[in-house]
Amino acid sequence: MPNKYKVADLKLAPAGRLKIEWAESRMPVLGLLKQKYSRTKPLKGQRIAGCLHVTKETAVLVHTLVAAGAQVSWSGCNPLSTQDDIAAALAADGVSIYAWHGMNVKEFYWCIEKTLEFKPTLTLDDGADLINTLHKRRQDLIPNILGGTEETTTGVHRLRAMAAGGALKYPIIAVNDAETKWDFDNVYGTGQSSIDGILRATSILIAGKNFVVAGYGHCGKGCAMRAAGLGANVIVTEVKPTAALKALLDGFRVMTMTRAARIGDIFITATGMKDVITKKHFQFMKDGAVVCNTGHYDCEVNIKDLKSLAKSVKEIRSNNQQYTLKDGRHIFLLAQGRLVNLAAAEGHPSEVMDMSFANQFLSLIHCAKEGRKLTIDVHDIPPE
Ligand code: RBV
Repeated sequence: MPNKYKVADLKLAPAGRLKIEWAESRMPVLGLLKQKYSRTKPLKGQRIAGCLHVTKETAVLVHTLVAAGAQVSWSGCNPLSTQDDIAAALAADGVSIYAWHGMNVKEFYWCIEKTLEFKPTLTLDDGADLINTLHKRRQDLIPNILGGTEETTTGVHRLRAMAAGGALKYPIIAVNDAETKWDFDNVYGTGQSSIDGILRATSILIAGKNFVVAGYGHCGKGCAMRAAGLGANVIVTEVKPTAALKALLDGFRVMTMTRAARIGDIFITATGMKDVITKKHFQFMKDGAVVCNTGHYDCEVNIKDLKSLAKSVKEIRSNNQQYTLKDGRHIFLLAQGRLVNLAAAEGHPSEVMDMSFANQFLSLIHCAKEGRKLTIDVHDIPPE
């Protein structure tokens, strides 16, 4: 059966294939798993719908799933994170994929629904939008589904809330909560890729800047550590007392966003919460302040508030919008407040995604094998 797809430009496939080949050379764990499971094909007969950033690393995961016998249908999990050359390479290589860079929110859900037409037996999520759409609009598909996996902190939170409220209808494995995921991907992956995104969008000097990190969870910690490594004066804002204390003992200044807003040069949110930077902060920011987010959703920086203070907006360079405020100050918003590491750069480096995606791969095999034996809940990844 020919694969169905919608991507930006199929002609980009050769460039995408080179990037995937490069990623593959940095992902030895998935390479070994591919070798091992392409013989036994434990995913034979499984139909996997995936909703995860379309990057070169994700493409390596997709190839590994296919080698293990699965059929795959894919969409991106963020309107700005799809790399069009990678999507083209996957489509050209026979994967059903619906993803292009810069889609609107309506198109985003259209893509997810297209992947569901394929009637999955397993789902793979990053942020829980696929599972959520399935539970809301395609309950008819649930009897076919053995289980699913979730990649990220925000998605695991959403799914635990669904499970607690009795709304979850099939078992989930919380890939994010594996030590070999959060302790590496969330810290070192986010730290490096977020700085990478900021640099590609601005090319500014980090040394000597007041670099404000909102949130001192694993992701915030990674950002703070790497900004400090580049010579920034790091300031952490944090509402959870123990996390704030950790930031202090790690050597960072800790204060409220209301105070940090007045002195920050670069702001990054990594909280998973909404309205972390709002009007009351924009009002006091320095002329030239750079603002971005690395959390899963674009709700951490209140863009409506920023717009309400602005008299004009212009795209000054790629992924960098200059807001001119009515009082003449400029604030630069990166990647429209979406995750700066995936929208303005290429996401986490391949080496950490190798660990995260090995967990994804093994969890899906676990779901396929355990089938109906798993209880309907959010499970930790089995240690083995
Ligand atoms: N993430 N994926 C990539 N290069 O494919 N980079 C980051 C990539 C994932 C990461 O695991 C994190 O939990 C999630 O994106 C946030 O949406």
